[in-house]
Amino acid sequence: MVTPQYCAAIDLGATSGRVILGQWKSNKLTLKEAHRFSNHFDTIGGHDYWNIGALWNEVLTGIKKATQLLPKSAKLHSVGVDTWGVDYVLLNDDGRLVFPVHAYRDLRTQPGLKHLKQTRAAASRIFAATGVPPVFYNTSLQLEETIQNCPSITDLASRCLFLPDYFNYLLSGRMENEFSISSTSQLLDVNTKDWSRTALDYFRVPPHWFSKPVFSGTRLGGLSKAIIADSVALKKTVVIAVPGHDTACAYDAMPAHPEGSDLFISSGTWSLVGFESPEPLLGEEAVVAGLSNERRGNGGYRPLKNVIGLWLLEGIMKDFSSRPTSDEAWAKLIKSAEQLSAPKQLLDVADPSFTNPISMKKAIDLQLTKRRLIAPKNLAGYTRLICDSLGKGHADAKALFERLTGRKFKRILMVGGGSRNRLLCQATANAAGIPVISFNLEGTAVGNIASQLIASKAVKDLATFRRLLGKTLDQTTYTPLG
Ligand code: LFR
Repeated sequence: MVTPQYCAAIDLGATSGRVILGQWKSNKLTLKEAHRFSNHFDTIGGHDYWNIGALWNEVLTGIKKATQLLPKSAKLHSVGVDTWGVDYVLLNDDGRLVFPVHAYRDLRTQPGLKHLKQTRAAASRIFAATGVPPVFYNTSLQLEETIQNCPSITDLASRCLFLPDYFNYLLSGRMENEFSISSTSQLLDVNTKDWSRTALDYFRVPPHWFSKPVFSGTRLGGLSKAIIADSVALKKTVVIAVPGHDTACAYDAMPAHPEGSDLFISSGTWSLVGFESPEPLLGEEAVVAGLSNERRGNGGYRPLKNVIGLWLLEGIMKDFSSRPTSDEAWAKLIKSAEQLSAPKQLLDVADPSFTNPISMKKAIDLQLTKRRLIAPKNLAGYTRLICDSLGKGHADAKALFERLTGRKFKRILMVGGGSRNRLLCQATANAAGIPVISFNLEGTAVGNIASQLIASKAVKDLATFRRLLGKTLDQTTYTPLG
């Protein structure tokens, strides 16, 4: 009899989080959702903060519920945490929080961003050093702002952990910076596997706040005693540093062709369009285009373009009382939007006013008015405009990568919430001129579990995992039309 192995993925997103229990048996992964909850940041006195205590409570609830899903006398072999990128906590040596945890959409980084962008030589130097362009959410700019405006923080804090690192610490008692999440900071050296002195100096960040990043698959230790309490199922559970960045996990979960001819899109609140590469994509054109050389948990590269994503659609919903609240209502909205004729002019999805507007509809209408275009009549019209504009944004990223690398992508693989949106998948295929394969897959959680299975030697490597997973997946192919 084959004994199944059980792993829990703690997968925290900016708008929702989940704990998924994975069962690996006879080379097949079965998932059960143990816990799902919504997440949001609070705006207090003009600044945006995460409720880190509430998130931690959800993590604990999720672990408990995951053990309740285990068959009688089965044990939870391991847990791993992934979250959105860039956000972090500042701690002292005892692991106490010494600064409130900001959310990356807080506009506090705008002055630093403007300064960096205006000093072209500095922007190019930082890009050459880190492979990451100046973007408002970078950890680098967030830390720079905190240090500038609250200088005593350099006395109070002795450690900076990214959010997955912090939850790993709360679970296991070990403080480490994991590699993939570290690469979202704009502080990691693009040519090595360590921190960039150039970037740390420029942003005036104390180097001792970070430790040399560990690769995904590192076993951090058992769960702390308080968490195990009297649960027999958790006694031997190991905390594994999986790729801490959710996008790295989502990419790992896609059954890509080993020859490297697939383009990846992780489509959720953000659309992360990119590919896997043994080397970074640097140079002036890459910095101007805002390409980011994020890293994989194993140290490899994921050159990527961050397109604004379904944040636009999520945002517009707040302005319509007719917004869908059930799966059926969503399907109806997408169908009505599909029946409309394609808009002749699309949105400029790179418009910075879409970052964190009070009303997304007003922000869209303003752009349209400035361009002397007519706003859609109803929610279906906005949905169509947004999906077609995102499809074009995806296709532009593909064209850019092809131009800069000389590669030719044959397919686009898509996971995440957007992969269930027919209109968006078809718009992407039409604009890109190649098929889009969408997978019915909890990509981030699956990539998280893959890393745990590889670390525990239940699976040989990622290529093997992808091959085995690919055989069992539901997928839909969207062929370009028109
Ligand atoms: C997606 C994501 C993106 C990152 C953005 C901000 O959840 O991790 O990759 O650019 O959040 O951290």
